Amino acid sequence: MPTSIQFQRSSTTAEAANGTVNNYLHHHKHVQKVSLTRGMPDVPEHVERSHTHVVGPSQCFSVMVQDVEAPGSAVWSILRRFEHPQAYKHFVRSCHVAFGDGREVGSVREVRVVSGLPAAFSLERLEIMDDDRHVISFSVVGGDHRLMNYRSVTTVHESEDSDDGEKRTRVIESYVVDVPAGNDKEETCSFADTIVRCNLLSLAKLAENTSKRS
Ligand code: A8S
Repeated sequence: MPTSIQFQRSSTTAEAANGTVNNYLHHHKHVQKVSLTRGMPDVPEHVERSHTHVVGPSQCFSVMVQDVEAPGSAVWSILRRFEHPQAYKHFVRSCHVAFGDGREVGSVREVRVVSGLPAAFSLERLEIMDDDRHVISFSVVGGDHRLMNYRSVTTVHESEDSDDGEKRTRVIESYVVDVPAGNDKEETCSFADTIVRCNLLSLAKLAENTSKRS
C-alpha cells in the first residue's frame, strides 16, 4: 500500500472547513486560536490539543498527515532525536547542539542546510519532548533564513482504521510561521509545505525500511 499524504493550507476554505477558528482580540491585534486537526477522523484528544496553535495576523499555518507502515515506536525512535534531524531531513547538512544536552526542553540546535536554499543555518529550540505520548515540537529562534518564528509540532499515534479495522501509524505535523516581507501567505506556506512533505515522506520510508529489516 502506498504511503499517503494530505495537507491543509491556511486558506479561507481550510479555515471554514475547520470551523474552529476562534477569533479574539489580544492587545488590539487580531489573534486566532486554530485547531488544525479539527474535522479529521479518529484523532485522539491529546493529538488535537497538540495541533491547536495561536496564530497572529501576519502568520500562516498548515498541517500534514503521513501514514507509515511501521510501528509507532519505530517512527518515534527516529523523530525523538532532536540532535540528529539529518537522519531523515535531507535538506539538513549538519547539526550541532548549541545549548543544553539536546534531549531536554530548552536545548538549542544549530542546523546547517544544503546549498541551493535561500538559507544557510537555523537555530532551533526544543519546545516539547513527550516520550509517552510521542509529541515533539521545536521553534526557530534565529538563523539567516526567511522562516522566522517557525514553530512546528509533530505527533505520532497508532489507531485502528474505522473502515477496515487495520492497525496503522499516523504522523501529523503542523506549523505556524511569520510571513516575511515581500511574500504572501500562499507563497510562504507552499515553501514550508514542500520541505515538511519531503521530511515526512523520508521519515516514513526510513521507519518502514528499519522495521522491515529487524
Ligand atoms: C523542518 C521544517 C522546515 C525547515 C526549514 C520548514 C529550513 O530548515 C530549510 C530552509 C529554509 O529556508 C528555512 O522541520 C530553514 O525543518 C530547509 C533553514 C528553517
